[in-house]
Amino acid sequence: LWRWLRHSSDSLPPGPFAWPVIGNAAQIGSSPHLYFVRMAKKYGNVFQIKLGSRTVVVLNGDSIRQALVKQGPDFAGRPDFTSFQYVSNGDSLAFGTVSDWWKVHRKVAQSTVRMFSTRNPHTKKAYEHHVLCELRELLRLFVGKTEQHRYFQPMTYLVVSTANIMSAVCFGKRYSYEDEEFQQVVGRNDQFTKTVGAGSIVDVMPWLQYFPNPIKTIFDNFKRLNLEFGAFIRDKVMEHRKTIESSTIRDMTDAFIVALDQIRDRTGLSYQKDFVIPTVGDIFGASQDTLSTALQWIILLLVKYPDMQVRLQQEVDRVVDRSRVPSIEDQPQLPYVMAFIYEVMRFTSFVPLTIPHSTTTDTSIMGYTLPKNTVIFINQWSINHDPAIWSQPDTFDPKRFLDHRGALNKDLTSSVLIFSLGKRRCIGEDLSKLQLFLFTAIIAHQCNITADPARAPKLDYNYGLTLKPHPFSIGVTLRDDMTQLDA
Ligand code: HJJ
Repeated sequence: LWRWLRHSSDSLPPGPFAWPVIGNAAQIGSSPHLYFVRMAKKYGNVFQIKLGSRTVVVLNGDSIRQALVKQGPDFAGRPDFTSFQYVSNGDSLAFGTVSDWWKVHRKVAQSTVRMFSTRNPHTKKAYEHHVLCELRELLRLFVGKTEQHRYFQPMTYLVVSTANIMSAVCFGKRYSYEDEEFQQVVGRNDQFTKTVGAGSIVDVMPWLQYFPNPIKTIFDNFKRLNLEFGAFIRDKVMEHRKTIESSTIRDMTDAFIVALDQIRDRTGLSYQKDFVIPTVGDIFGASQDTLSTALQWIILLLVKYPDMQVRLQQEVDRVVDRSRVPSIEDQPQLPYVMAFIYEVMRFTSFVPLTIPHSTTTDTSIMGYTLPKNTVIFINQWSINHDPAIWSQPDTFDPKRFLDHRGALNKDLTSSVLIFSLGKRRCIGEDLSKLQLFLFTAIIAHQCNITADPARAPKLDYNYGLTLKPHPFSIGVTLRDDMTQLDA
């Protein structure tokens, strides 16, 4: 009888008691993903909460693959959240809901990103060149800062650095670390991430934006940042449109202009909006926010666990001598480097929840009924810390990804969930993994990084779409001179 009741067609997911007006907003706290793991233990992998006026269904563990892969189309929507309407004026691919043109544009975005990164050995080399050039500048700066101050905070330099790699790919241009204008454009990732993260308050209590209060101030800053970010991208695209010659594609922006204009002409929708700006915005914005966060975590964990830094150096030294720097071809010979990167992604789960989804139709999951337009949170953290998959999930241990012969365990690496799954999965996954590999291998080959002994490194973070570690200080010295990097 119980089984029948649970699976009867009108049962809604269970969940904690919700207060009037705010619902469970006061309970989710500063780490919603951890609250959701506690609730999943009590109510099961599919449960519901109320946030303000919205019913939110939170998916954990097994239910995630079921929803995003097996029932992909039903769960591929995006909610009409207030904050999403300000990202690229509401035309963002990442934050917009599905439609016929959305599917076409996603395909174009996917193949264009590949064309400038992992499509073939030639494009990989071109991408590697951008990463190497930028890393050389970054290490030079780190060494200089260390000589000047002994210890310094690396965060803003990591942001400019990752933004520069994507700026080279998207626009064919890099900016100096001192460029104030560029800092304005890319220096506010914490504001962005806080406002669009799952559980953001304006999205569930939109009335807060209409009278003075701290939430309104944060939201006004978010709106301003998006206007300024949008203006930067628009200027870049306009410049490219003025000087483009379709016979020579200079960079990703040129490629998008050609591909998206062609679609517009073919479908005869010449009145249709320009989708080059929002698409370039998504790719430039997403890559610099996520990759700079990843690099911050990598460096923080390298100084937190110096023995692992030594092991990385030993592995890289065995494969790459001092006459050159690590390159893409070395990756199969560097399983510990990859194990370290996967463990950073698993342990930090720095995208703990994906961008919120919504149901596109009346549907059901694990026997529960969900009406169309239900907000769905995907708790990636719950998989990365599931004790049924990982032994001692709260311990940072890269060795867990290596088998008894020291090879990378591909079954385990594919169990890490940070790029999401299905119709909304990240289109930058391969590019990101390639960049993180090069960064980690080259850092290990070239330098020693240490924590400020006056302040032991802590793993605390601020919650948002990405988890940002609290500020920390490091010192960087080269293992030998920079000749290889200059070569
Ligand atoms: C931005 C930081 C921005 C855009 C886009 C238009 C696509 C982390 C996860 C997905 C990435 C989500 C995307 C972000 C787009 C940023 C980012 C910022 C303005 C933007 C799961 O990135 O400070 O401003 O405008």
